[in-house]
Amino acid sequence: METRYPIRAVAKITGISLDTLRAWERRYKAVVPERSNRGRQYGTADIERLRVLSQLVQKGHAIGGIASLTDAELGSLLLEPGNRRLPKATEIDLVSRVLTAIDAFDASTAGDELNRLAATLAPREFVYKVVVPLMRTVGERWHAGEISIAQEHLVTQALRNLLGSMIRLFQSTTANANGVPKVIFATPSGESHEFGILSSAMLAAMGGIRLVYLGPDLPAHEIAEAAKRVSARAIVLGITVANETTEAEVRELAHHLPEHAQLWIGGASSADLNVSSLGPQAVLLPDLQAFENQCQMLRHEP
Ligand code: B12
Repeated sequence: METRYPIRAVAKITGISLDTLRAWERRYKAVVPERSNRGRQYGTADIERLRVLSQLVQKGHAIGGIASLTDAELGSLLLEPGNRRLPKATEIDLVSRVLTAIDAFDASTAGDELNRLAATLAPREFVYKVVVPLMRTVGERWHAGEISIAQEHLVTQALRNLLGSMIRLFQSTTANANGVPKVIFATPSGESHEFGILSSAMLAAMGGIRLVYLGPDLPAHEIAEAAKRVSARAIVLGITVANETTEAEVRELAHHLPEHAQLWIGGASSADLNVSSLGPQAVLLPDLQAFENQCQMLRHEP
């Protein structure tokens, strides 16, 4: 069953206020959510539609003039020159404000800038357009010796907190649903690059998966044990730097996988592992989109 979201969650996700949401529905029938004894229940298509409407209104369109358009018409309108969502230059500009704050060791401004971006963009876009480019830039500057370990930790922590709270928001709507598959997220011992699994975890939460987020640098036996304890349907491993240690850990994990669990492996160096030799439960995920597809399939498995 598709995940449904209450109006408060929709207001947080889309950044549209509760009053505006109610007015758009009452006056213009911008979306027609299902009703239950717990109030309005929105599906992901409703949320996406509201997000597009909100962007068009920000570009100067009157809600009365666009609320009755079909989803396809709204999509085309958004793609018209002058209506495109945040241009890339603006995104870079916004990410650069986070970077300037980090240069000044100003954790609170970095956090505020990130919160602002998270409120402006849809969560999926936030992952693809902010988290991924920001972490690449921060990491590159750390590797080039331009920022310190402390500064890298500062932005890592700010992003982890923010993503964590966004994940909790999505989880609260699926927490009590029966039959929602549980998926574990970790990186093996020796692998500290965390942003691939953090980004995937967020995409999974939006896709109606229940998360058990273990984080980076975990021994294989711990991951296998956790998968048994929670009856996980899949374990997601991020491999950015494949070396002998990580390979041995992945092999051990594949060997001790619970029967009911698949092993999904993604990340820049995941293709260096010989995934087909890890057994039929192991799946190589070439990118985040492939991961999102796997989540969809898992959700719809009988
Ligand atoms: C950020 C970063 C760090 C940060 C990590 C912070 C953190 N908390 O995660 C810090 C500064 C700590 C770090 C440390 C190190 N790093 Co580093 N790091 C990077 C950097 C710049 C970006 C990686 C990143 O997080 N990107 C953001 C993510 C979201 O994007 P991505 O990695 O490109 O992943 C994409 C896909 O692969 C996919 N994906 C990624 N993971 C996953 C997981 C799943 C499940 C799925 C489905 C998809 C997926 O999604 C992303 C979007 O398309 C890269 C260089 C680069 N530009 O890629 C080097 C890089 C990965 N690091 C490297 C190295 C060598 C190290 C160190 C060993 C350096 C050292 N000498 O100490 C250390 C320690 C690492 C360790 N022991 O694990 C090398 C790896 C070379 C190699 N392949 O062997 C790189 C490539 C830099 C380089 N050019 O040399 N690093």
